[in-house]
Amino acid sequence: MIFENHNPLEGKVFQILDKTGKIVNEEYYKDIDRDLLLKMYRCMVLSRIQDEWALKFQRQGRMLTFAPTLGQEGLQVASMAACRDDDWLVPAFRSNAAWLYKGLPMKNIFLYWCGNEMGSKIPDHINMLPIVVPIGSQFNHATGIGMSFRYTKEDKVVVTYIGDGGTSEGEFYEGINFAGVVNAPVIFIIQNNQFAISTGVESQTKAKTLAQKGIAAGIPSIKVDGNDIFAMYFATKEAVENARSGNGPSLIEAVTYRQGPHTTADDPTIYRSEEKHLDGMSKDPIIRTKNFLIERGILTEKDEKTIREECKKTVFEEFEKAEQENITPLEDIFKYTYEEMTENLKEQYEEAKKWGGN
Ligand SMILES: Cc1ncc(C[n+]2csc(CCOP(=O)(O)OP(=O)(O)O)c2C)c(N)n1
Ligand SMILES: [Mg+2]
Repeated sequence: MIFENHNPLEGKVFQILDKTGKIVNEEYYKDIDRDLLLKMYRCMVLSRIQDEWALKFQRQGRMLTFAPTLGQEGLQVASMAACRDDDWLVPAFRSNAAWLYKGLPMKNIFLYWCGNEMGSKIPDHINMLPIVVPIGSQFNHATGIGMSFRYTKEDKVVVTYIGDGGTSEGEFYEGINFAGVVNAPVIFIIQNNQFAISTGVESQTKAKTLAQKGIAAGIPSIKVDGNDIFAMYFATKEAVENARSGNGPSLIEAVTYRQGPHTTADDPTIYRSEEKHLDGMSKDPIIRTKNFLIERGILTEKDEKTIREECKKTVFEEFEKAEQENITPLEDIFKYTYEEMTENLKEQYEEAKKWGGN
C-alpha cells in the first residue's frame, strides 16, 4: 500500500520521521524492534566515523583515494535492514554503510580504496558483489542475479544502488526494463544525493522525479525521504516482500544529500552554494534518528558517547590491519581482469617490471 498510495507522478514523497526526529506520518508508523533500531543507528555512526577518518588518512598519504558516503547512511542501513542476510547486495561505489551493515569487514573497504585487489575479495558467506566502477553496469548485474533466482526458484531478492547521475546512463534503463520483463526480484534504489560530481540533479533530466523513470518500465516506483530510516525501511520491506512473492522488481528514489566531496580529488565549495549545503546538512539522517531514539528512551547521551568511542576504536583497528596487509605485488595490477593474463597484459607486466616493482 505504501507504493500504491505514493505515486511520484502526483508529487508524493514518502516520509515518516521528519528532519527534527518527530514522527509526522502516524498512518504508516509502526514500531521497529529496539535492537534493530540500535543496530541501524550504530552502523550509521560507524560508517560516518570511518568516512571522516578515511578522508584524513587519505590526506596523510596513507590511502589512494576515497568516496565518502557522508549523509547517505540512513537510506543504506534501512534498506539493508529490510532484507534477509541471504539476500544479495549489488553495490554502487558509494555504499559504505550498506557494506558495513551487510557484514563486509571494514578492512576490505580500506584495502579497496588503497588500490589493493584483496579489498574486492568478498568473504564467501557474504552475498554481495564487489564494486564496479562503470556507472550503471551494476543494474544489469543485479537483474541477472535476480533472473537466476527465478530459474532456481530460490526466494532471495537483490538490492542494488545507483546515483542520480547514474540514472542518465543506458544501463540504468536496460536494467530496470529487463528486470520488469523477466519479473526479476530486484529492488533498485536511486541514491539521489543531488550531485553527480559537480553536475546538479536539476541538469540531469527534464523529468520531475527520478522515481517516475521506473513507471515507464512498468514497475512500482516511489520517491522516499532517504534520510528517514523509517520511511526507507518500510518502503524497502514492501518492495522486498513483493519481490519475494514473485511479483518482480520495484524502484525507490531515495532523496538524500552528499555532505562531503565527490571523492578526495574534488572540492565541492567551488560549485555548491552555501544555501544548498546548509539545507542538505539540516536533513542529516543520524541527527534525526538520534533525536528520536533519545526522545523514546531507547538511547541516552551516555550510550551514544560509548557507541562513538567503540566505533572509532574499530576504525583504527581495521585501518591498522589494512595497512599491514596492504602490500600489493606488481603482478596483482595485471592478473585479475581475466582468469588468465592475456598476451597484451603479460607484455605490459614485463614492461612494468623493468621500471621497478616486485
Ligand atoms: C560509465 C562511467 N562514466 C563516467 C564515470 C566517471 N564517474 C565516476 S562517478 C561519476 C558521477 C556519478 O554520479 P552519481 O551517479 O550521482 O553518483 P554519486 O557519485 O553522486 O554517488 C562519474 C561521472 C564512470 N565511473 N563510469
Ligand atoms: Mg549523485
